[in-house]
Amino acid sequence: MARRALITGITGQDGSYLAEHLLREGYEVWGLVRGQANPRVPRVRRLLQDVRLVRGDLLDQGSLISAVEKAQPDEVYNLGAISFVPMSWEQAELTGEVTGMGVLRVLEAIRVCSGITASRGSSARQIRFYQASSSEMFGQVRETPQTERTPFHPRSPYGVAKAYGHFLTQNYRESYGMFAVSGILFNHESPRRGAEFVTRKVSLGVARIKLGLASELRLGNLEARRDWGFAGDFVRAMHLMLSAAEPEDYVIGTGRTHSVRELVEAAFGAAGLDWERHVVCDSSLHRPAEVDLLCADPKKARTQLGWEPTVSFEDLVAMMVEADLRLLADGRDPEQDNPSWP
Ligand code: NAP
Ligand code: F7E
Repeated sequence: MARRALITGITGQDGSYLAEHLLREGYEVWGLVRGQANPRVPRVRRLLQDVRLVRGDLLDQGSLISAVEKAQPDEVYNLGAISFVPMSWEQAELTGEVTGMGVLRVLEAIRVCSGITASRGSSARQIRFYQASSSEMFGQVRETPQTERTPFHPRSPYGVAKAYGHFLTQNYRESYGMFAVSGILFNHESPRRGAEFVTRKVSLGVARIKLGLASELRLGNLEARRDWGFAGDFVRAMHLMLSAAEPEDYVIGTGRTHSVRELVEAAFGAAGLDWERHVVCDSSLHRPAEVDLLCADPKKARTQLGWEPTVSFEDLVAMMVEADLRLLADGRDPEQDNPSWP
């Protein structure tokens, strides 16, 4: 019988790549969707036709229990979150509820549906759980590169909420013997990335300028450094973690770091443009507290899971610029359509 997976955050970037990966691996895939008229749901229905959808919200414990009862998953991937760091200052309480407490609610849904209690430990049928932890937990980094043992110092309400979810996942593993793991993922991008994140903002900006639809691109801090990889590579790591013999946490990143300035140079260069003629630095886009430098040490994932990234920074940037040039040249809506989807 096919293994069954339930994914929260199915309408997001990672949800789409993970669903495609698991379908290719022969899974029956269920996706949790929220809201009465969520505008992203028709896109998921159209583009991920083999995924079964179940209604639920990370804010609503009962809905998560119902979703687990309906999907009867072997594996649950909790990718749902308020994931845009600046929004976490504007809506700090909501971020805590969705990105932090949402993890508790998913773990509780699994625990209750599996009949696990503190005294009885785990049930015969174990549901494996993946939590989407983040390099934002490292924040003001204590060492470089960052490993599974690097202490956390989050710099935003988002990072704090992720740290809560991370420790809670560890705690459910230790308290109840659950197969519950966190992937500490560094930034990963693709042509499906939300337009608010800097890589996609830049690739869309370059495409608009190249096609004469705009003349400038306003950006914030160009000196911040990130370890950027390709989302398609990173979802493979999630699946490998839940397929491992033992439940353990892993850092997932490329091990290379670049500044936003280098990203901008590469993206404008890929379209044959001079970035200095178009980029405007806008201090209103700076964050109340910045994460200056992130760089992963993915050695544990390489040696224990056999995971390797396959797309370089340069190829990733070129892939995103080319995809956005095609998208805009075809007159398509960046929020609704995506040429790289099936
Ligand atoms: P994304 O594109 O922003 O997707 C976020 C997803 O969360 C969307 O499907 C959204 O659904 C869902 N969501 C938001 N509020 C919800 C709620 N109340 N109940 C249920 N679902 C809700 O994020 P992503 O880039 O795919 O990232 C996936 C996960 O990995 C996130 O947890 C993110 O924090 C984490 N992460 C991402 C990165 C990265 O670089 N991409 C790195 C480390 C960790 P709606 O359509 O309903 O809004
Ligand atoms: O910013 C700088 C900004 O918003 C990257 C999320 O997926 O990865 C992501 O979080 C850097 C920051 O991603 C603009 O100040 C400059 O230093 O693309 P971002 P993020 O904050 O790193 C982590 C791992 C996650 O877990 C999160 O969910 O770029 N930057 N100018 C800008 N950033 C944005 N968004 N827009 C600008 O105009």
